[in-house]
Amino acid sequence: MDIKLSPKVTLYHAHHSTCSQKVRIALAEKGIEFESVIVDLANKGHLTPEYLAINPNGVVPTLVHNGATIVDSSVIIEYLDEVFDGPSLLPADPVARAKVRAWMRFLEEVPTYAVRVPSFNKAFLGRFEGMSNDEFQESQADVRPLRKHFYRKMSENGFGAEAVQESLDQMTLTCSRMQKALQDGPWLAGEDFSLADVVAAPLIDRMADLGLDDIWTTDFPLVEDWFQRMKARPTYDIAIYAGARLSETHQIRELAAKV
Ligand SMILES: N[C@@H](CCC(=O)N[C@@H](CS)C(=O)NCC(=O)O)C(=O)O
Repeated sequence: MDIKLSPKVTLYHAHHSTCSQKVRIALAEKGIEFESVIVDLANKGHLTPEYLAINPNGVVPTLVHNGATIVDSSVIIEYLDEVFDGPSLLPADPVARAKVRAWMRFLEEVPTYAVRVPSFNKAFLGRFEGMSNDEFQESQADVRPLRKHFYRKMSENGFGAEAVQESLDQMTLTCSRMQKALQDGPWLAGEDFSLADVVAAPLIDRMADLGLDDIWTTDFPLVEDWFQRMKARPTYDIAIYAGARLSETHQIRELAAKV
């Protein structure tokens, strides 16, 4: 493989963002030093013309390497694995590699989406306090290039009962899939730690932080064992550091919103 070592890596990210945490785990696992630029999501730092010029989706994270801009957390972590030296986070065998990528797609499609619902209902609603629905739609939904429709599915009071239930079902499905895979563990794709674990970790961490760990503690104990193994890795606290969890900076409320 062509290794292009470069001293110049900049990550635009947010402390709490699970997608940013994924990239920070991969950077730590690969031992890559980077310049950190914090984007203030609460104050719409990701919606400024300067930021939209590097990431037109108006989301974090964004990686800039040697002047090249790479967007989307899963694309970024594969890029880092391809370009930088350090332990490989994708297996060499194409079938095993496909298995890791299938995990990545599943984790993006199902729990990445699902955890946003409790994140809003339990932690972020404070941002919208005192807003009318019109104000909420105008100041929160309409301004977002990619997330407009997602924001339109909620109100200033968060997501309703149906969306909450869907999200709980999807998080439960995720943990049940993980439990099954971990029977051939210790890692999600088997013997070796991989990008599948990197993607899953911030999502499980977020669920635990929001007090939703009862989704797996009784029915899917291998998920808890895996989570403990994950947290014991020396890179974990580097990536998900003090202040990076919502419960440290936000009031955690009830899951059901009054819509
Ligand atoms: N597919 C993108 C999604 C990134 C994403 O949704 N980031 C969230 C934080 S985890 C964000 O920037 N949200 C901004 C918003 O809701 O306006 C990726 O994986 O990088």
